[in-house]
Amino acid sequence: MGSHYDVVVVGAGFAGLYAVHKMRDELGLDVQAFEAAGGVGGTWWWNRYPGARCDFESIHYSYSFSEEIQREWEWSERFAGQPEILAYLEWVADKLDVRRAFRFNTRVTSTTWDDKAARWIICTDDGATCTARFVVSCVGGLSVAKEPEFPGSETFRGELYRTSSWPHEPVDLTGKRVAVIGTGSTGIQVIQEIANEAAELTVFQRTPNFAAPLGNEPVDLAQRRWNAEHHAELRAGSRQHMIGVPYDPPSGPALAATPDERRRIFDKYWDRGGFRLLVSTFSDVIFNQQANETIAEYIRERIRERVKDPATAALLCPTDHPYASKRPPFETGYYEAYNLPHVHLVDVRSAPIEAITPTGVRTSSKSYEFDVIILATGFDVFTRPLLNLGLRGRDGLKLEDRWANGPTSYLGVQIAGFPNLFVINGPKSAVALYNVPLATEDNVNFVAAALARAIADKTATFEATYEAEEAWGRLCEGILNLTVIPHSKGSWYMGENIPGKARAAYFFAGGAPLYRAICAEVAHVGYGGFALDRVSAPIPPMVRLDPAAALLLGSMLARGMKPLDELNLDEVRAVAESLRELQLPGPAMRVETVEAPRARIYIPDRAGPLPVIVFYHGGGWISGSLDLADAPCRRLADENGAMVVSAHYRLAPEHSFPAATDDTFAALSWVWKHVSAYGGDPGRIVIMGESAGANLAAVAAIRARDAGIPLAGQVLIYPPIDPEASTASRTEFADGPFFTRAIGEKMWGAYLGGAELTELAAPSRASSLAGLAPALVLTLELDMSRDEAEDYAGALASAGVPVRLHRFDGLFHGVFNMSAFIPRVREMYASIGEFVATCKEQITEVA
Ligand code: N01
Repeated sequence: MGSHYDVVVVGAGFAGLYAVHKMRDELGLDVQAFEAAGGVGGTWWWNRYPGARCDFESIHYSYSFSEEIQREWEWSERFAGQPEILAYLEWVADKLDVRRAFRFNTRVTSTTWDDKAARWIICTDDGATCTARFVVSCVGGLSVAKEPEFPGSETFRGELYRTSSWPHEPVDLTGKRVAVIGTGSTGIQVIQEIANEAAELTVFQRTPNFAAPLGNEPVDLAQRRWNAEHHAELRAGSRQHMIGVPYDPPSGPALAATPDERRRIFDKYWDRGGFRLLVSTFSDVIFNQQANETIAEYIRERIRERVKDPATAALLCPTDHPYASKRPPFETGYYEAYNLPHVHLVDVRSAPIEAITPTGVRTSSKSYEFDVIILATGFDVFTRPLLNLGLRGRDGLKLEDRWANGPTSYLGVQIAGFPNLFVINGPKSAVALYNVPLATEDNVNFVAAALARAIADKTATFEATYEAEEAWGRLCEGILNLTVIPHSKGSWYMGENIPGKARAAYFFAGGAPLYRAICAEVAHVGYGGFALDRVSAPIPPMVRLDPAAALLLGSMLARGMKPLDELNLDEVRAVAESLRELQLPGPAMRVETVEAPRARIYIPDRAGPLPVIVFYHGGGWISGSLDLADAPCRRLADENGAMVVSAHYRLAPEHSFPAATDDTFAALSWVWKHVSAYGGDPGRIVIMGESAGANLAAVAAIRARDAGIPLAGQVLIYPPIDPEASTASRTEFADGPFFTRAIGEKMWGAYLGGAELTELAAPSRASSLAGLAPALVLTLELDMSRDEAEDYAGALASAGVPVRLHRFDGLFHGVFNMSAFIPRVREMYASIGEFVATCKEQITEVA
């Protein structure tokens, strides 16, 4: 066996160069790297086709890890062309002195795990073999061209080029009849670039694309200097943004805007380039088909304005997929190219290409003659580059077998069954919707930290567990299904551009801030979801999130949400009130206001006397209001045909214990005595609360029993029960998601104000729970107060109280107020509805 290394890195693109630097120079590891190309640059080494350039601004589409690199390199254009990007990567490679770690022109042909030695055996096409403790794949996602589906390319007598392996010498197209097959990002860049050079240019288009202007321009000296001085703040903004570029946040939902407002916003971002048209216009275009259609039609209008021949314009207007369900391309004069008399568009959807012939292209309806054919038909994304490494994991497991039904991975970084193999920007990583260099740095940093840990702890094997992979897969798929992306046809996003390839979620669409937060949590909890020397650490909470809850959390992170426990009182109160924006609006109905005790009475238009729900809002006893409870109370009233009394109580710390419990009990007593005057039935009162309000409801239920006030039921929506409870959920969800143990403790502290803990604050401490009203206890899987609430439900049941316990998986504390963004909150309302209906029946029977 040849040489032995700590780490083998494969690939010399953005990822490979940084990975070698990180592992070799920062971790001090013995690194050997391989690259099939003749030099560094990865995709930018291969894709030398005319017009190749990036479509994220170069100041963002570049490394951020080095002050020096950012200060010294100046981009000449907003969106640099391939030669400049390649020059940049070559310059970086020299600066970091990483070239000497690489063997160029060397392709890895097999990568086999040796379980006994706990090492990888790597064979290369030069016949050499080496071993490594870790393999870090930096082979890229879009690096293996799709095989053409039409036969005959070898028979073509003219010149045939693939954009992804374009010759290094200039290709002269002047005076030639040229065909371009494919109108994705690549095809569009080629077509607009060569339209004026070729004598005749024929574009074979199967699916038109929603291309928007790139907005490229030279960067003047003053701007370059400004960029050099401000890169730190530019990068900070980037890291917090959903796609890793500091673009403006969107202006709310398109569907809430008037057509004129929509037009104004679309116009504003139409030709400013990058992904602004997608991310800076409206928040719902990627999630809602109807909203998406507003932007899709806007783009079609712009295409029709620019292309003179209406039939050609119609062919260029996409109608079969939502905007951005396929990766949106950018253009400069692309549509105008079709106004040139020698540029022709051929629709190969209606008449597919059957073959490449010795003289040109034959479709099902016609033959065409060409001197040059350019294939811009895309890539076998994410999976093929890894499959080409000939990977065999534990017990000879072949990667193609493991991935027979589509790719699996944990965080996009590891594949269960393949220990010590780390993948940068692998399938199900965030890279597809995340500025590549930053996505790359995140992944490399994560992997480097994992390696450092493994080395420090002398861990022989570091691998994702199958369970973690499944959980991650569910999250990726769930998030993707909330977007319009699965409504595309034939997109590489879903693996559908390759005949026979599994349709699956190929990437994580939750955005960069969420991805980063999840990776940070995974590392923080000791690599949760990974097995170190076969001992697995539990899957961390954020990986188990409900997809909609995860997306919401991601957008909060993108807006710079600080941990709740770092906020002061006013800020906590502001956050609580801001939750109203996350609630579905409540239906209109009659609302009466009562001053003493302060309450709102929601009265649905039904025949009375109505059953009554007394509702106490949440907010940790220190925040929340009748306004916060307004929409939920309307919905509860409407769905249950019940009168809902939303009762005010005094907040801590201004009014600490027992103010809130006294107020809530006083409100209940008042309801019992006076609700009939409003059309409510005092014999059918269900007491209900959310979070701290649920604690108050539970205590009020005990006080009601003791005072002889009959209750039909109590609904406790994720109640905190006892500040001193020592439960597993308190530990497991101490850092959230969203609600943390530290903020919980602060809230309890403010509420109690130093008072002794009695049953009036912690209902589980009541001397007896017997004789209490039937209870529904709703708990959330990812909530630190989950176990104390469930223990309380158990204690109620033991005391003979009829109890229903309903735990919702994937959700975190507070979601009851997030119904507009977390569809599954409706399951909580449904559960409440079923319970309240039973309470009504029971009481009716008694009555
Ligand atoms: O590949 P694509 P791409 N008959 O898959 C057509 C990145 N990138 O290389 O849509 C006829 O998007 C196919 O038609 P259809 C970027 O992420 C970035 O253009 O399948 N046509 C489609 O038109 C991008 O998304 C930049 O019906 C056939 C085209 O070929 C990704 O790379 C620049 C066909 C393939 O489009 C891939 O883009 C370039 C057939 N049998 C690329 N098979 C930047 O600006 C395929 N097609 C940074």
